[in-house]
Amino acid sequence: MATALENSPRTGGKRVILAEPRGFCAGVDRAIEIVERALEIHGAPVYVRKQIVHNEHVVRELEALGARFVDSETEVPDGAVCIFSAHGVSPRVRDNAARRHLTVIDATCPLVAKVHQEARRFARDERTLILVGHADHEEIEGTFGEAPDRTVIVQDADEARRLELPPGTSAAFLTQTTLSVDDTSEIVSILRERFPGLVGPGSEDICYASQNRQNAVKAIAKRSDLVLVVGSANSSNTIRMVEVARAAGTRARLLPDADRLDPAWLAEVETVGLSAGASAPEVLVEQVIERLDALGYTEIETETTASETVVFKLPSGLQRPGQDDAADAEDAACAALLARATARIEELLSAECSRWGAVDARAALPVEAVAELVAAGGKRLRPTFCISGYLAAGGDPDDPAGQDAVVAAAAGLELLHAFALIHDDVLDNSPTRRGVPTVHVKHTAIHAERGWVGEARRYGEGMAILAGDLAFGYANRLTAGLPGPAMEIWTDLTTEMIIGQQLDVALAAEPAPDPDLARWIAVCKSGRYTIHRPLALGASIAGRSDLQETFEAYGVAAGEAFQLRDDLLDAFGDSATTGKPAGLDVNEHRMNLLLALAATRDAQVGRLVADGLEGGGWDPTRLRAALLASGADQEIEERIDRLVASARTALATAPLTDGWRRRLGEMAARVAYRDH
Ligand code: 0O3
Ligand code: SF4
Repeated sequence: MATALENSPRTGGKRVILAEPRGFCAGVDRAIEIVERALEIHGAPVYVRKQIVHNEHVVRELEALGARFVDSETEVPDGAVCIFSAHGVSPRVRDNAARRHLTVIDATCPLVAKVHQEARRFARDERTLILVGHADHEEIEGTFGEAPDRTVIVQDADEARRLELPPGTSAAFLTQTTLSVDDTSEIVSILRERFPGLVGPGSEDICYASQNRQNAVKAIAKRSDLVLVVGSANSSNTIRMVEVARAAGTRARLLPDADRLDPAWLAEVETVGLSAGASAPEVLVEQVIERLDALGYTEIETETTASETVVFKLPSGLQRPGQDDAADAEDAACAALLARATARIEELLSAECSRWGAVDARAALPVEAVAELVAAGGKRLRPTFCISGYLAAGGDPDDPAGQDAVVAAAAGLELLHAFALIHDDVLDNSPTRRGVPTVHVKHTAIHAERGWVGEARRYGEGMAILAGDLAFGYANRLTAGLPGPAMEIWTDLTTEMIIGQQLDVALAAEPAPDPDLARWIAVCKSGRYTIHRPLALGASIAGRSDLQETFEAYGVAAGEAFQLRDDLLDAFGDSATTGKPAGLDVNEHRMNLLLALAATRDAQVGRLVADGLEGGGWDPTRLRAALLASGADQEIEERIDRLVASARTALATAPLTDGWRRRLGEMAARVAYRDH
């Protein structure tokens, strides 16, 4: 973003100090590009709800290209294209748009979307949400709309001091992304003092761009007689930058564009500090520099306090042809290999169904049970990691032998997982999986309905044990031809998974809180079985043993985050989204990592766990309430954030392409922050 002017410093006159970083952030860049791409793809007009970003020049330029800006989605003609601005919208707006059959393109900045996700989480945990921000700002209107009945808005320190909540309220706070870092920290301290037990977001809501621009303005303010911040009057982050300069003791003014620079402001000003808000185009800064130059400010210097590399991907379907060819090619290669793995499973199971069905319809029942489970969906995480390991390691997507091996390994992993799930559902006594009855429950019901002899439950469980056994056998059959080093990984993986299950069962029988053992189980079952070993398997098929250490560090961290998310979803998730009943671990006395950590850190949770052990069972409702009151969910969210960061660190210096480093980083975040 360097201008010709700043690259050619001149000396002799009065001075301009340019702040760096300044101007467009990644969210604004993305939002503007979304409108441009939508116009190219759909043709004019496309409708934009509110200003796409708070800058009058940006809006005018997009209007000239054919964008129509409206105040409400209700003004958009039925069925037309409607873009939501970078500031985000409430669920009500999305509903209105759906009712009008609008083709919605969402330009909400991913960092604003993260705050919405946190609001939904706190609402789900039945907390009162204290939303720190400006009530009349679109971003706050959108976030507030996630949980209007349980959200209060606090705009400044005075309101934080005056806020009253009923005693015993379990509260959480979130903030607008563009607030002043210093003011917000004061407001949050007041809230924390007033409401002990208050929890906050897993990671800072004030975004990197707001923080960087405020720091840069502070730095130039110290050396300037006047600070000018280019941007529009309705831009929150820009106004905050003006306030930050003033708080540093320097005169400061908002400057919408060069024409509005009043020379009278410059009386007795030797040094002008110059920056721009996150929504101000660089061309406006260049025009201000030219104007200042004409007024005698001919010496230009840049003060850099941070460098920014953040780029957000465009929504799918909007990428420019050739813009992300490498990522598209990787996506296509992954998808093609995954499709082949699925086809391999279907081929095998359908041949087996015919073979055993010909003997007797009943002989095919366990094979059908496996096929139904595979067909019911699932995330295909293990095959995806295996194929990713292969491609990230440079495995040639066109080498037929390598391809065959990785497809077999990926298919084997999915069948191994089917085996684990079918047996796990018996162990957990789980009624549903992937939204449908589990194998043992389905066959127990069939037995009961038909009035067959013997115990229905034993029949159902017997069927599930045999279906699982078959899946395990098929998985081993598929992987039987793997090369030696890959076979060693396969053997380790299958054994670790079963031992992990065994320890899970043992801890359910004597559920003393033991976070170290619970963590070991999580590492074994999720870190290694789900992520590390599948990646290593793929890399090994590609002939790369040097990636094992990286994949171990990455997989163990991302896997623990995955398991912790699983525990959170189990305890507090919505069964309509997860496809399995909520609270199963608590109901079945599974001492998972969440419970083990909470029981050792919080006296009330510890007491309930201990009482349950003595009294013959846990009380799931009270235990869940105590978990929420202890803030364990919040602590776990923070731990998940740290684990995702560690997984990314493990990739940072690994011998991988930048594309794969980014991709694997995104995969770690996806497994850690999933909602099902
Ligand atoms: O939120 P703000 O008024 O600062 O919005 P701008 O000026 O359009 O800048 C982009 C920031 C944003 C979309 C919210 O984080
Ligand atoms: Fe996103 Fe921050 Fe830019 Fe707002 S200011 S659009 S949150 S990057």
